[in-house]
Amino acid sequence: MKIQSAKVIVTCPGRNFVTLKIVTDQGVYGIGDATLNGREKAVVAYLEDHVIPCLIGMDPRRIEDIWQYLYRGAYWRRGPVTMRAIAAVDMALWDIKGKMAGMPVYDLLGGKSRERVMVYGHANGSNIDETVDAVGHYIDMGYKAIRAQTGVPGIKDAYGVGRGKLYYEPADAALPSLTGWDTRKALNYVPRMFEKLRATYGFDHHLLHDGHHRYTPQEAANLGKMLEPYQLFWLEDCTPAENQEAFRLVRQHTVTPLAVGEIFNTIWDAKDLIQNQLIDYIRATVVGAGGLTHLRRIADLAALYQVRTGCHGATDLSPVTMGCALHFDTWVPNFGIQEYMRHTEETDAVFPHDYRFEDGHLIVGETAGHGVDIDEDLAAKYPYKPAYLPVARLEDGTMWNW
Ligand code: KDG
Ligand code: MG
Repeated sequence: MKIQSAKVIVTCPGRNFVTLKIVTDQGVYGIGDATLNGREKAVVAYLEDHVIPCLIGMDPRRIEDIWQYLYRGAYWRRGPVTMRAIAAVDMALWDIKGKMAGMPVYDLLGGKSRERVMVYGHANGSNIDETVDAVGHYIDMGYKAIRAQTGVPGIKDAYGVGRGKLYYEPADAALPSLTGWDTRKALNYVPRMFEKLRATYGFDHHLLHDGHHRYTPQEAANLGKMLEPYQLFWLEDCTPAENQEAFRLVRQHTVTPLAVGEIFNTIWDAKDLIQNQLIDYIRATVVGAGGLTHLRRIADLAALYQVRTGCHGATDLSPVTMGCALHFDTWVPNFGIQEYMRHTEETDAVFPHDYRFEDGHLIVGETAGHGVDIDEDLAAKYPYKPAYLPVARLEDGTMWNW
């Protein structure tokens, strides 16, 4: 069996997605997601110029060997562009293997560990009252877990203030838009939001919050401590994680559970955090961290240290990643939660899929492979549109982490 051809499909049904389609000499095909928000074309070039020529003629059944070939063989290891390209190949090959075997991918991984996967949605507002209302909306839709973000008075477009109720999309401008940040103001405001949320809805639902890399370790420790009375499911990306050791200070000062990893590419980004039990949830996901083949290695390492998974699932990961993540989540023994930021109807139409939402959970489909396809004719109707994530500056003009 051989890989006969492969191509990259770029489509923008509301936002940009990069999809790899691999076709075998037996007519079976598989698809993988290669979307890198705001840097899409870098992955397109990497795939078209450097990966696809190597794939032609290879045996698609040899998923592990092809992974090693692309990882070791490039000599230049890791990084978001390389690892997304490898992830796309990996997803497409698991899809092909599943179709060949007549089995859903979760069965190839080892079978179901659970019937359904708890997900969390994004409740946003430009102030506390709006976010409290938005959380109520998610509770009404049946969600058991909700991420709450609020605008902060005096900060221009603080992170997480959505424009749509369900389809929050931060990459919204042809060049990066400018937002603001002020840690003091955020530290004064965010705990008050959780106080009001618990006073309004009680403690039955899981509440989450994303610090989006904004705080220093000391500030993050302070925030974690102030949030303790509100019993969060997790505090995410409380401080940048290039220096994994930075989480030790946070950990020493708060029992608020910590999550990190949506921008991690490999197990090496998380190794110290996991081995030193500095986090509770690892957020690496299929498209970000080299596909199912690599993500399950991260999950296995995490399991040794009682760290659970919480795959990134924002709208900039296509339904192909969501489908693969659900197969992974349904299998992985140390599952924690799955992020589920809904795609627009246009996106769902371009990527027909067999997973479904029910009672605060996503349920994986039974189709052989990963269960997500692409309607190429429809995809062609939505050409690529340049779109960047915003940048953030402090009041004095200093560049900060968006
Ligand atoms: O492209 C960036 C988004 O994926 C990111 O801002 C979303 O932080 C995010 C989250 O937790 O979903
Ligand atoms: Mg995040």
